[in-house]
Amino acid sequence: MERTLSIIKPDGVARKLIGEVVGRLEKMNVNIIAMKMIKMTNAQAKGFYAVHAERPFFDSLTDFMSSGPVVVMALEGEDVIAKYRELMGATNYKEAAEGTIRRDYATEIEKNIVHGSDSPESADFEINYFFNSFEIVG
Ligand code: 3AN
Repeated sequence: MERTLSIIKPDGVARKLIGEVVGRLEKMNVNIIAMKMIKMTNAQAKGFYAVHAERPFFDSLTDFMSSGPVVVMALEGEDVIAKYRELMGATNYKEAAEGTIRRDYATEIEKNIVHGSDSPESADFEINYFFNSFEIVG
């Protein structure tokens, strides 16, 4: 069993795609084991994306991620990190495969609707960043 963190980003929430993303998740063989809506401060977004601190897009990304509410979820299932990344599609929506969330809905590399952890180590950090043990029903 593996866990991953999913975020429906401010563009996904603003465009009323929460149900669409959750619907696609529920059709996959994974379980949502934690879920809430939050609005991050800029400092909280910077803490979340600390690994990208040196990247040229860091300020723009963290401004965007703190610009409106997001839905954060912890997912659990076999191979869920890879499975969920497949459902999301490539970071650059222009390269995302047909039928993926980003191909269907993203409008910019930054405004790409969803986030997903990229490794068990980042999943662990990211789930603990948002959820305490009482909020996880796994
Ligand atoms: P992913 O979300 O596909 O794992 P990461 O972790 O490499 O992608 O990047 C984190 C976020 O940073 C992306 N979801 C995207 O919003 C943004 N991002 C990544 N690369 C770029 C880029 N070249 N220009 C602008 N934003 C970017």
